[in-house]
Amino acid sequence: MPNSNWRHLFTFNVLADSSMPSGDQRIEQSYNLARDLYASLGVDTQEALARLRRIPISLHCWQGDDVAGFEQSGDELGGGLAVTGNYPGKATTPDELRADLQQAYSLIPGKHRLNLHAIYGEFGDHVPERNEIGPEHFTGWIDWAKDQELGLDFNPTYFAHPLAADGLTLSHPDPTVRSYWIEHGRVSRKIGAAMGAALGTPAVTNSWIPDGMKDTPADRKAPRERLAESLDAVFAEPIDPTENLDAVECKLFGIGSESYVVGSHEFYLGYAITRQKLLCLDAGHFHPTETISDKISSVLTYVPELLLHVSRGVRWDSDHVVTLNEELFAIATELVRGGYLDRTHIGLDFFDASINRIAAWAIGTRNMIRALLAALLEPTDKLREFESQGDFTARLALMEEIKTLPLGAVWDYYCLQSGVPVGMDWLEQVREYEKSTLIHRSAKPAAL
Ligand code: RNT
Ligand code: ZN
Repeated sequence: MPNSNWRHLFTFNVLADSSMPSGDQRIEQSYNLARDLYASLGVDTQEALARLRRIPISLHCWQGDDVAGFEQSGDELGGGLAVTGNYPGKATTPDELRADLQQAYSLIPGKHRLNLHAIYGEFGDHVPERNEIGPEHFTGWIDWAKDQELGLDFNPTYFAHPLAADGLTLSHPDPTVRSYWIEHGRVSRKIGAAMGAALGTPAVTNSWIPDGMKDTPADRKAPRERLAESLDAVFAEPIDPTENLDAVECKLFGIGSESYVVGSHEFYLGYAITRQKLLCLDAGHFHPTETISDKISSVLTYVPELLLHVSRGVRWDSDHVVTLNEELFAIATELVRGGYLDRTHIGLDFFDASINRIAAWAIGTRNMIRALLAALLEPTDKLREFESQGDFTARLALMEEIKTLPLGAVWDYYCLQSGVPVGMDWLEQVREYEKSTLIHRSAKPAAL
């Protein structure tokens, strides 16, 4: 059960008066008032919570160790990925990362998933080449996921490797380099399928490559043609969609690929439509004023399913921890309004090494869930009624009014019901774990 620090914040003075309700009772009372208020707008809070409980979020393993993985190659991250901060206690072994993840999941209501990258295999003394990895390197993760009742998702790792050092992988002009990465893509799908088969829920295996150029290319066409061909080779073998689903992730620019990204938005949109693959939309991968919330209904008109990398760019694709901002609400609202939850896989993608890494997971994931709750509590029918009557005045008025409905009371109640900490109580647990475990780790601080 959650400890009671948060509840003390709003139940101070309570101890003196035994007729006053306890913290839990207050949460229930607040919920009851909120439930009636939402009901007056035609919204059933119990139904919203029942739906919320069924939406899994895929937590990204790489928040736990600054995208380091377990190859221990010493290769720099590269690919335009940058993690800043040197907060102590990052995980350096699979067991540490699993322990940290367990701590994070215990703070998050609902049953969720874990998104692994290929570099997080358990390789033992001999680290294989990326084109030689297999499900055998992930049995520790699969067994643990089974035990924790988590689904797994997967990603080939096309960066932090000597053969990616010049910024090209699947679109590389050298056929030897290309076939190395094609093979990596193939074995990665098999690992995804093994995870899906073992856990009874398909793994989404997402391909993101760093390929691009710092300065203006003389040839934009050939790398894109090579990429399409390489991807076709990666996906040539059919895999049962109940075990593995393929996704491709587009991007506008990266550090070192400012002028040209081979796998641009248009490239992958076309690829995903023509091959009926999942498109991955990362919230940080577009122009700063462009939002993925507006893309969801367009893209899902043509692709079978969607993968989201919910992230937060600050001025650029900086992968800050997801906060409860307007775009997060908009993403969740689009998924609910469009009836897209069954066709959308919600993943997170941020990495912050300047704060407690478990807290980063807890903050970002709780926010994603809270935004989904807000969306499920929206009186959409009423808004649509105004819209269909052409009454845009009332539509705007109601949209503004619902922003201050008691979402927090329903959220607190959901946390209480789910047996996870209410309010800020989770932070106390993170601090205790930091004291008991994280600060004793010998890992060198991440480079700034
Ligand atoms: C990079 C992509 C990609 C990575 C992860 C680690 O710009 O967003 O999804 O963040 O694969
Ligand atoms: Zn991403």
